Amino acid sequence: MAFQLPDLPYDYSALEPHIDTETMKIHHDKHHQGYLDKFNKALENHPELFEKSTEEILANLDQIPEDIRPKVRKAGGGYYHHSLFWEMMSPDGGGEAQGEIAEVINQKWGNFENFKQEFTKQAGTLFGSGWTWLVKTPDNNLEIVSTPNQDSPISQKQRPLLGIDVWEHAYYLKYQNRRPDYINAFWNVVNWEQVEKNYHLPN
Ligand code: MN3
Repeated sequence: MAFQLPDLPYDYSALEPHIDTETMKIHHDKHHQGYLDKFNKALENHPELFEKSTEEILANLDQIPEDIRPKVRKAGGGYYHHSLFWEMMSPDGGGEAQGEIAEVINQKWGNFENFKQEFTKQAGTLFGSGWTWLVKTPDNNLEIVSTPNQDSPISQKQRPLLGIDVWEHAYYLKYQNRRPDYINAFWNVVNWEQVEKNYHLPN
């Protein structure tokens, strides 16, 4: 069975004023849908891959037939990342991390503010289109990494805990070229409960 577009877990307008309604509509209904369509199309001639999860596919790209691998990497990555991204934000989000994820962030960066600054810096300086992530490495370390285009941390055996989409389509309507303003706004909607859940997922 083909992969499906997940509904947003909240209304298009729920993240206002930080992320605007129009951006959410276009981002979910057009961009996410577009990645999904291309992903399903790429798998059409290899229907056995529909039995796998997106995560399994992206974690083992070397096992994907070469003729579709670049498409799967891009479209599958885009499909997977946006599915994660909606869940990583919430109208009840923002503030500082809580619970175990807060402890491991503090262990790694000293305090929450240092972590936030480092993540903000990486997202702000990523050249071109891509994502900045907080990931858990196979040896249970936390790292901040950036990936170009739709390349996935999961393809590097890194578990994505929190990610920000810094493709222009994620912020251009409201923030134009002011990526730093968008990144600052993003902190107000980060769903730390979800980040904690992601942290407890297997590597
Ligand atoms: Mn996007």
